[in-house]
Amino acid sequence: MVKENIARIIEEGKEAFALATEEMVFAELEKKYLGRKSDLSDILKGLKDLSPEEKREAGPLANEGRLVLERAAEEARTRIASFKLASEEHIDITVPGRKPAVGHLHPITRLTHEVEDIFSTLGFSVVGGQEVETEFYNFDALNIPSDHPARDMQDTFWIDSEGLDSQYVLRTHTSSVQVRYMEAHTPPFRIVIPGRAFRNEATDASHEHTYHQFECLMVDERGKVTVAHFKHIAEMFFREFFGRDVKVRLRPSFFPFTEPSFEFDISCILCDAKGCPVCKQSGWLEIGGAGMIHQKVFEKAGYDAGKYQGFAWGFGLTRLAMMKYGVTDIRLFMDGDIRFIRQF
Ligand code: FA5
Repeated sequence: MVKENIARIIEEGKEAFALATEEMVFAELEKKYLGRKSDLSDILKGLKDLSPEEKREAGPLANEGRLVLERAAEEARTRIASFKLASEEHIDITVPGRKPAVGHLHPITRLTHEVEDIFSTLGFSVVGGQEVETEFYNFDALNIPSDHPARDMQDTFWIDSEGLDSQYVLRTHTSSVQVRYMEAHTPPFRIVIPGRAFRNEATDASHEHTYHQFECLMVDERGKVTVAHFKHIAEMFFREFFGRDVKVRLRPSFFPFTEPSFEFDISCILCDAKGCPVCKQSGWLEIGGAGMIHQKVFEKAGYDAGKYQGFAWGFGLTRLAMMKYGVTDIRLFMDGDIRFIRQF
């Protein structure tokens, strides 16, 4: 009988504590189930009047029951305290949320995409290449053998290639992709190759050791692609890129992989061609080299001698970025200062 009573009190108490959500109700329950005058206390006090056999059974049960109820009370106390805290805390759901910081593309990456878009609309395909390139594709395939003085035109980072199949360099220009591409494709083709190039030279406001170029190649059968195509496409490109007409100037030049060769300048947008440190007071900025692809390059690619004709150019994208954004020191683009990058 006592046993059943204890079990009933514990069940009832546990349930009551589990449902309690208010402090006052909790206080009542604590008094009722754990207080000095609670039913369980009465049972414990009355143990002495029971038979030894009943005492042996009911004693441990009542003590254990008290522990169970104390645990249930503790849980209820914690829960009620947290409810209280939540209701006291004022949450203003009309306050605007905090915007998470989102990064953006590097200005050169963005311009690379722009260049790709402009050329795609002109029917050019975008082609990639490798930055660590063999001496062969960077120089020999472009008609610059190792004993040729033109090797000195581009200061090169040579890579320790001991034990490797070839001598490797950090490509000095995107022209390194020319013969790689031609070996795998037959004209006609029109491609643009944006990417990084590297020069082992002292840096200044318009020279960086790591900079971006984009190469452009248009090749077809002899007589179908001329210097006039090149000049027209370049002018169209600059109009799109800068959103206005830019003066362009071709100067006769020399590259072993083009004949004839040109140096390509555009009027300095930073100073309106009046003269500034970036254009070295000349009003013109050298943007790149260009020319009609040398037959020796076609031969290196395995094409029949004299069958094809085309133009190639390699323009400095970082130099164009300086003009477009009015940046007077090229080194800012690559030195990793986030305060500079955030402005774009
Ligand atoms: C070349 O790199 C040739 N491959 C260009 C070419 C391609 C000629 C196809 C003919 C046919 P050059 O070394 O002049 O040429 O570099 C081309 C352009 O890259 C320069 O006009 C300049 O805009 C940019 N450039 C070169 N070196 C640097 C540098 N250190 N920092 C920033 N831009 C550079």
